[in-house]
Amino acid sequence: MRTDRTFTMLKPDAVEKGHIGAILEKINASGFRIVAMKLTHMTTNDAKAFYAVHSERPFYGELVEYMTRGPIVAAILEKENAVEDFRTLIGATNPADAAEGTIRKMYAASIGENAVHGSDSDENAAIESAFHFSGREMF
Ligand code: IDP
Ligand code: MG
Repeated sequence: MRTDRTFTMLKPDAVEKGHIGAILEKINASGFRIVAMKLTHMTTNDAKAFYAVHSERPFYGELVEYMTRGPIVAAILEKENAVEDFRTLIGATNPADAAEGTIRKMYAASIGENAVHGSDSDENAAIESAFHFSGREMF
């Protein structure tokens, strides 16, 4: 079932560089409604669990270090076809491959420090949303 919701994180590099406002502006202008949002700081255990699917990849340790080095903005976004449209808006994982005008093209520094997360399926959007938010924090 399609839920029309996706989950995003503005990652530590985007927060450190002061890009929260610009990225949220772009998300709003692209037709997404904010269902839930908070500034939060993932613990090492949080990041390991969130990215458990990548635990065998060579960059896993680096990814956990990066995602825990400072606060992030976690949010749930709603729009028709949210998962796919948000992946289009953020662009390819590696900003060098990301299309012009995408968030990663504009704000990401590298394949590792790529400014923003977007869920890759409706199923993962629901799992990732529940990881960060209780039902009482969704509006
Ligand atoms: P995605 O975020 O575009 O879905 P994934 O392949 O799911 O990309 O990887 C999750 C995250 O892990 C990426 O957003 C990026 O921060 C990091 N990552 C992915 N590939 C590499 C790599 O080759 N080197 C370092 N970090 C990586
Ligand atoms: Mg992914």
